[in-house]
Amino acid sequence: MTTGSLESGEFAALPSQLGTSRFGRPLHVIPRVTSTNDVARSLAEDGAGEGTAVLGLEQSGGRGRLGRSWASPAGGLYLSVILRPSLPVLLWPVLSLAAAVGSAEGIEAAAGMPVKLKWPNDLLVDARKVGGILLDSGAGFAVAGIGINVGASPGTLPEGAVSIDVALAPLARAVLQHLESAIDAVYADPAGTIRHWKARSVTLGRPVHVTGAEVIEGVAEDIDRDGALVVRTPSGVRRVVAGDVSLR
Ligand code: BT5
Repeated sequence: MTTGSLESGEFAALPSQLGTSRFGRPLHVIPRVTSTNDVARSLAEDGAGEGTAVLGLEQSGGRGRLGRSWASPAGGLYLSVILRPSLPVLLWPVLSLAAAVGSAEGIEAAAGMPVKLKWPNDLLVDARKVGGILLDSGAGFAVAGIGINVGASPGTLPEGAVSIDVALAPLARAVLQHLESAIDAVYADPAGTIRHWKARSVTLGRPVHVTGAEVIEGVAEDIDRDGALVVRTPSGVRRVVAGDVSLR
């Protein structure tokens, strides 16, 4: 990996301004990277502690969930943070919801616009996708990967995406700060994270079409304590652990 110089450009002062106790300590800034989640995973496998973060300025192989790709033009925020969760593995999906809450708060603090959430991991501004969360896991660790579209030129993002205009270093700082608080909060009280996630949800109470292991049509009713989506269908209540949701 090529580690960028922290002395250079707008990131020079970032480590000293973080205001976090663990997140972004250390912070590896990499100008061009395949996927920040892959770099963070290999650091975690080498024993890096919770909070170790990788910030890419551009990704050539940005990943979404389920083998999908994440458009990662230069200028966006591509951030991965190693977690060493003190939670039962059954609750690890809630980490992804906590990362979404922390990222939404970070965007709001840095850019000043309201951010909503769509299950499981979409960050929305004006009903369009401004970012997403990818939670990878390994033995004793998880990697929370956050992509946020910033200053993207027309045509560099897929249809339905939106980009915000905000300075990258303050955004990175705000996201790391709010992420640390959100992760500390989920370790202490996972149910509280689900309440915070639900308060930002555009999914609940809406008719949905869910594609996952199977296709489900119904009304999104709740998020259960494990982070699964609860959908009421004509044939009963179904619980979705992984999948994609279209709002109807
Ligand atoms: C996600 O996946 O939303 C998770 C994205 C996580 C990206 C971060 S960047 C830092 C870290 N390193 C990585 O390699 N990844 C993480 P998913 O829900 O599967 O959404 C992917 C789908 O969103 C794609 O199939 C496209 O339809 C759409 N998409 C791709 N790039 C996008 C973008 N930049 N903005 C909005 N939508 C996008």
